Amino acid sequence: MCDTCGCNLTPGNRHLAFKPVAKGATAVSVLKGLLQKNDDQAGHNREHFDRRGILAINLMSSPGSGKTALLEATLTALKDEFTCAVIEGDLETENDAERIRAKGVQAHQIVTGTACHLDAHLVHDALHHMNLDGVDILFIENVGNLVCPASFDLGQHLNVTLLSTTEGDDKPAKYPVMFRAADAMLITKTDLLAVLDDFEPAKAESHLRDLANPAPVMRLSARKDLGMDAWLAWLRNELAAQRARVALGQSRRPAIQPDGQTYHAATA
Ligand SMILES: Nc1nc2c(ncn2[C@@H]2O[C@H](COP(=O)(O)OP(=O)(O)OP(=O)(O)O)[C@@H](O)[C@H]2O)c(=O)[nH]1
Ligand SMILES: [Zn+2]
Ligand SMILES: [Zn+2]
Ligand SMILES: [Zn+2]
Repeated sequence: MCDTCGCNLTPGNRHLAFKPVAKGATAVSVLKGLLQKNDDQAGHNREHFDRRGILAINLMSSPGSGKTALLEATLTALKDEFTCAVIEGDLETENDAERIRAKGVQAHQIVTGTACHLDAHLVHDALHHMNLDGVDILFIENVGNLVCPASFDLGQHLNVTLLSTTEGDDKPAKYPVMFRAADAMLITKTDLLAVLDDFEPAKAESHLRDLANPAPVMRLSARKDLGMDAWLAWLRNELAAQRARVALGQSRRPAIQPDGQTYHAATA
């Protein structure tokens, strides 16, 4: 268990870890218990969403790949069409939530302290601080980190992974856990391609395909309003799919990658 970086313990689940545990419990069994509790909580969160017909999307990427900038541009583009809400996750500061609120959209900031990912308990606490009535799409911006956010179910329906052109096109090969989890991959900051002579979007996509992930790949620049139409069309389509599932009493769980947890255990 990753005690040193605080990876598996967050302010949301700490109380569960320090409850008296059964005689004979080991670090591994306590960790398994925590992960099971996370999955149970995530299922409950999904019920909150499905009951209201909300589509919940988890945005993941390295720090600074443009998650908040993408949200700002998306919320502006959709403001007359859908009601959106945002949960922001960062180790410190309220900065990202303030950027979203400046767009006139409800945002709740989760400050994780030392934890390098969101978990289902943190998201549940946030949900109970929000008004979900009438919300069509809830975006959850995970902590900037290309490893462990892929391994914790939050109750979302879909994972969107961003890869910015400044990071190198080999990232899907180097961080397979994250890119296997993606239901869509967005290549962001394409306005910089002209000055970055070694990022090839086709190579980034081919590394994703090497992971046997058939997810759509979209290229866009939130800053310069390039390629946003395909992303917005994908969102509309996924919201319609969510509404169809809800009408049939069905739900969708994204491709959570438990091996990200193993990575942390092995390297701790
Ligand atoms: N050139 C360019 N810069 C961008 C684009 N999108 C974001 N940026 C810049 O990239 C930097 C980081 O953007 P953010 O949106 O804060 O990134 P983030 O992924 O939310 O960052 P964290 O929340 O810290 O992980 C900022 O300086 C943005 O202005 C883009 O499309 N083009
Ligand atoms: Zn960690
Ligand atoms: Zn951000
Ligand atoms: Zn609840």
